[in-house]
Amino acid sequence: MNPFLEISEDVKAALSKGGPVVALESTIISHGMPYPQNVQTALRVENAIREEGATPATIAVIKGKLKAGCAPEEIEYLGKKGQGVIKASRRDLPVLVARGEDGATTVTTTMMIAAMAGIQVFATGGVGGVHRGAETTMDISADLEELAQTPVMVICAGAKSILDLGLTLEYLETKGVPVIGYGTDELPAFYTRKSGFKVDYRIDTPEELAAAFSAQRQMGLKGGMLVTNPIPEQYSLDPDYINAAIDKAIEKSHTLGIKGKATTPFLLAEIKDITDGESLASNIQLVLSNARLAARTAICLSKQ
Ligand code: PSU
Ligand code: MN
Repeated sequence: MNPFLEISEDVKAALSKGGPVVALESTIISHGMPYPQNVQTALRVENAIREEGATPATIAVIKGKLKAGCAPEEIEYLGKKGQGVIKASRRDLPVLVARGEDGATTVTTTMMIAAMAGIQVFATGGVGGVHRGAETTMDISADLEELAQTPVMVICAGAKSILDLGLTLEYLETKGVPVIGYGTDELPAFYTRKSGFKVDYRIDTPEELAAAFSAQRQMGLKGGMLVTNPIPEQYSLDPDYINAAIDKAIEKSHTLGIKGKATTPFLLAEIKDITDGESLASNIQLVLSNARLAARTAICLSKQ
């Protein structure tokens, strides 16, 4: 048994009877939204999962422990500390854990800890990918490598066009990661339901998502699956409006010379500022929608 892994009592109870559990990330709490909306949203998302009949497991690193399931006080702690919590990707875990520090888990580390705990389904907002200009910067999110090696289904609203969506899809194809559109043939771009890029497969029901994931496991294939669920129509933003904000944010990041792991949080914060409250409201709604779909899919998987 991994001496650093701490599974909360309710998550442990659900897993021990093969019940449905949905993992949630904590970078979205500490770095993705302002306090107190971050904490309110995290708790609301957990409740949405419970309402569907599944158990939420918010994942984080707290004082060197890999937490699968955070108590409300721990979520409050991560939300209040905000940017003061280190954004933890795969390479950060050894030092953070050895030092007993805190870490906000990205898609990468949330998948890792979910897999260690035996959780198969994970809901979030957006995933990382190949950044625009990656042909010279080589800035490619570790999320894509994790999807290629860790057996967790990630349900997201696609990726923001801060990334090169075409190159992101190419990379996932090379790595053998299935990219599914939920009720759509097109890759959604987080704030918008369309991006102009096609996904590999369209799936319309949680039952079929569970069947595909289950087949992947039964064949002994490594890696996970990326399910892209378009933002509910009524909360989607005008593409010209949001793309102008994204272009402006990228330009500013170049002017300021932002690089490395600071790039994504910088761009996300800029977009939030430029679009004010509007993008935050959409962000909250798409996470809720992904959490509900994840809960329904986890329920189907638990019946197999
Ligand atoms: N929201 C997004 N895109 C993201 C993130 C949030 O629309 O990428 C967060 C997630 O936690 C994701 C991380 O795993 O940022 C990716 O960071 P990087 O690009 O540095 O790998
Ligand atoms: Mn990067």
